[in-house]
Amino acid sequence: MTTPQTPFELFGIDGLIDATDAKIQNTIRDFTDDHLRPHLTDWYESGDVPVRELAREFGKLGVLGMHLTGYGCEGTSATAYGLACLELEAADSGLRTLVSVQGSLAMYAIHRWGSEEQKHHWLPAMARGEAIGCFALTEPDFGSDPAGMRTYARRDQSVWILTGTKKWITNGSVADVAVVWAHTDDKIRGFLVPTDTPGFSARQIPNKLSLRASVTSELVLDDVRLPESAMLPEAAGLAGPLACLNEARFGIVFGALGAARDSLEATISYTLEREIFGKPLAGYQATQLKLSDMTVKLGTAMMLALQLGRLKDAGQLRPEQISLGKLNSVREALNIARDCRPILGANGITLDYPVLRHANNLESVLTYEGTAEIHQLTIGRALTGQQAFR
Ligand code: TGC
Ligand code: FAD
Repeated sequence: MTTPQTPFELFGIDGLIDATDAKIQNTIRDFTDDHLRPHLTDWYESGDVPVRELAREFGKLGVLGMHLTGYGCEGTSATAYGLACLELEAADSGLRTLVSVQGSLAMYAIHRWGSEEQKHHWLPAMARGEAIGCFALTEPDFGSDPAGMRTYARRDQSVWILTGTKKWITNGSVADVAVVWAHTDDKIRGFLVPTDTPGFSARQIPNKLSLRASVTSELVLDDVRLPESAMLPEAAGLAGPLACLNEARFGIVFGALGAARDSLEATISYTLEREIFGKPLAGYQATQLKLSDMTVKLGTAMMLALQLGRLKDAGQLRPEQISLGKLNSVREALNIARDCRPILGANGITLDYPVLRHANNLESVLTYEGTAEIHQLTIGRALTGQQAFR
């Protein structure tokens, strides 16, 4: 008998993470153990997650917009942000989504494309979790192809008037401000829409079988009148929202591996405890072959994530490289969670173990922030120089 090692120990992953980033990772991990894990089953089962309270707790923890600088943000490395996403998603993908949408989508949009006045107005309150943001790009008929969006912002002298419908918007019905992307006479533009503006309404989408510990909403903009100052001045064209997606996708490269790590570690523990035909399930060759294959997938995916983190911290990460990571991490994480589930037998279909919850959540993660096919086509375009989206 040798002392068991965890999958990441076997790969020596800790040795690849610098001390400052590791300290942040450990802080988040302790926070998830103490404040999130005790509630995960309830939140998932009820589909009722206390977003506002959680946002304030995440604000105190310093994770909201943590990789941004100034305006109350922590200014950590990109790798530290990735590792925070990993620990949050090891708890539940829905909780990592809350942090991603707030920090990488809504706050990043304001930080990158906003005026000084917009930044000072929104970012400190959003970093504290006192104001919640959402990011409204997708529409009922336009998900993978956002350029086709129908939402339109027309100018009437000094006011903007927005009309349209956005769908699948995380935190849309609990947000204080919606970052809404719309066509105008001059390119796609982003608008900061306070959610108490007349003409704005949001309803939560019910009956989800995935990402249940997250609020997902449909937004209706019915002649929403906004001042000129509501437009993000520096974003013009689809590159505006796509730059924000790069940030959130980077977090998912790490985040999805948290769900996979948690699934695999829970499964290894289970096989050590579960006795079948007179000995632990872990002692059978068939079990060890499965655990080994999953460990190789998880560890190699993590090494790719850390390489992308290094590139991002060096300011060299390109969008097609983020696609490599998002495609690989989510696909492998979903495969791992699905392959773990039968090893737990009947117990694997319950919420007593995290595995099927993670697998169900990862179905959303596979679809949002660019589906697997969108990332394959992005990689294909980088390899061939030919776009095959259309
Ligand atoms: P295309 O012609 O390729 O590009 C239009 C303009 O954008 C530029 N660009 C990018 N800029 C920054 N980052 C990127 N990743 C970029 N990709 C392209 C490009 O250079 C061009 O700029 P310019 O100045 O020449 O105008 O655009 P396309 O219409 O052919 O579409 C390309 C495609 C399919 C890759 C893109 O539309 C896409 O990524 N579709 C997927 C949509 C998506 O991922 N939606 C996510 C919504 S948010 C969400 O899901 C949140 S989930 C919760 C969570 O995050 O946790
Ligand atoms: P579609 O675009 O209709 O795609 C359907 C299928 O067609 C997919 O398999 C796709 O890969 C495939 N496909 C598409 N194009 C091609 C092609 N060229 N070649 C071959 N196959 C193709 N959006 C936001 O804006 N903000 C949010 O906060 C947000 N949160 C979300 C939260 C959840 C839980 C979910 C599930 C979604 C969220 N989304 C959000 C929306 C998400 O980004 C979209 O669902 C995603 O972009 C895919 O769009 P779609 O669902 O319309 O699928």
